[in-house]
Amino acid sequence: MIDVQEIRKDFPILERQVNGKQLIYLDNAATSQKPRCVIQALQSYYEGYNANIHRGIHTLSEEATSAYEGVREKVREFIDAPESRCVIFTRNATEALNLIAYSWGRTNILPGDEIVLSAMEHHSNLVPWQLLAAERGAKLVYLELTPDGLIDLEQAAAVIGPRTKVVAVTMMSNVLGTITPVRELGNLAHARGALLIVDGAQGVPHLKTSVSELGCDFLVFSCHKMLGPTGVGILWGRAELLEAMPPFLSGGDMISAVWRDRVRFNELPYKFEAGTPNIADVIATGSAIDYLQKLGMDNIRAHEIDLTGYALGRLSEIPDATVYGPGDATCRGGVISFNFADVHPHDIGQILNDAGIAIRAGHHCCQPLMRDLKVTGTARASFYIYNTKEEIDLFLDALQEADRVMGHVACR
Ligand code: C6P
Repeated sequence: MIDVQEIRKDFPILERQVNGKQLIYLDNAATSQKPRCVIQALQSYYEGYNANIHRGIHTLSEEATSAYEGVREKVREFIDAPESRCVIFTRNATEALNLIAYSWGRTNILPGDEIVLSAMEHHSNLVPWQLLAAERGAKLVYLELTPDGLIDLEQAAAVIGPRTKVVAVTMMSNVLGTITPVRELGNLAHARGALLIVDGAQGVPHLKTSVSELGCDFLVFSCHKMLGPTGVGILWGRAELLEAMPPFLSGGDMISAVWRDRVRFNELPYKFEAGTPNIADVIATGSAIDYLQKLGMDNIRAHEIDLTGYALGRLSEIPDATVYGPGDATCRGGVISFNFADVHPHDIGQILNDAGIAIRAGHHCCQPLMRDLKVTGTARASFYIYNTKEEIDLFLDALQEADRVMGHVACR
């Protein structure tokens, strides 16, 4: 197991107060906090070797290039991918998904083809496919959930069919916490000659990830949810797919030669990294990966199962609380969405904020799922490596207080 009290010392922000109370940060599914080593990596780059990469022959540029490319190799190792040239740096998971839909989708999706998504997709893995389907005359088909919030594999086997070209699913729901049976869906997709795209924005920061074990064709994620700075996303794809795809953005760095009337594209990964990239943040992402690797992803997962099981148990003691998603902490990540009978989630968020507790409230960029749940939004608490059971107790005390205050308001 991990030593949470030691970990907490590495996160300066956890020392701050909010509304006169010690901060309790339970909004990790939106973005994680950053350890000192990540903040220091940014400072070291700007103070010590700030330069553009791939272009210069001076020392600073060579140092920056080597640090930047070193992180590509760290990412490759982190997701157990065969080749670092298939790791592409983007701005975030959203941009990586748009890259696939635009570049692979516009080349491969034909009228009448089916694009299969799950009912719990984030808008970032939904809207790009809606736009593509409308443009290409393709159809969106949905994988439905069981009453427990799990993917219904029987229905999946029925809807993934001969017209399916791609199955694009989240690895872990940012609302329900549900962990998707990615491997099984990959088998169904591949049996039909379709591709499997995995949105790892919530999964990769919390679950040990191997692209070969997942059996996916593309994986995307955002590094700001795994201790890294904002502004760095990852696209990993199988080499033969990436080789065959046209560029997404064009300009500097993505070319190997340009004439007045034509261009020859650069090799992977540079074909997909046009313009000056987010050098500092990519370099600091390397420190975030080192930090996670040192703790061990299996230990992180064990800690989160422990916290989630504890929080689910305590929430079940609160009358009128509705908790969404699987009841078993081992089938889900550390994301808990909930509502009280007639209290608006924003009011819950506000009252908790008064107690120094940060959660998220709203539709969580999953409006179709909210409609299925027959709510306009939920409150959501999400955990990471530095959260403790004591924090969960304080969160639940504040929640009961919210319940009491709002109940009294409703009675007046
Ligand atoms: N979900 C949340 O609070 P970006 O914004 O590109 O880094 O990540 C997009 C994204 C894609 N897929 C899933 C499953 C996600 O959860 C997210 C981001 C945040 O739930 C912000 S809406």
